[in-house]
Amino acid sequence: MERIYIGMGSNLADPAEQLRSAVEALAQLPHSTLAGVSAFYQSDSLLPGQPRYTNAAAALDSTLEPLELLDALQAIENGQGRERLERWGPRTLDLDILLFGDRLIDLPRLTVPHYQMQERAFVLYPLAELAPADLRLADGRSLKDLLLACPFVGLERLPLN
Ligand code: PH2
Ligand code: MG
Ligand code: MG
Repeated sequence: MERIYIGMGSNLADPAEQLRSAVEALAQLPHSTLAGVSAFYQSDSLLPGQPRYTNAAAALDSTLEPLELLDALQAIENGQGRERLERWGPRTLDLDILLFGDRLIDLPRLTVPHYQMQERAFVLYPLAELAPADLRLADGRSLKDLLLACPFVGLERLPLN
């Protein structure tokens, strides 16, 4: 059993509802237990001209292998109408594997830790709600240091309901 953290994002077709549906789908994954979900956060898209994003993080305990999980996450994305028209295009649902136990993964389809998580407040702050305070990434960086280097700017934490 390994602890996996997943970043979730949506900026189309009622983003908060997309994330709620994704959480239900994650809870149904085989060989896996959903261990936690962060609050939802809104922020502007990194690419100008797109609708604002809603982001969150989830913690999953699973015995799936990384590419099995990736296939399952892409099936959830596709099931919620994800269209892969352009890289970084607006999307109904994006599910990214951020951390997978203490594995370092460098495959054509999958890089873990997620290659840009350290620059993204909308990834790090939701993750920090779920992860232990002393979490270290497999490459040795501590989440605490990444948070210190990535200010909470432009993020709006939505009230829980
Ligand atoms: N994802 C992107 C590009 N820009 N901006 C925000 N605020 N949130 C995202 O999840 C996001 C983004 C491509 O993965
Ligand atoms: Mg993605
Ligand atoms: Mg992404």
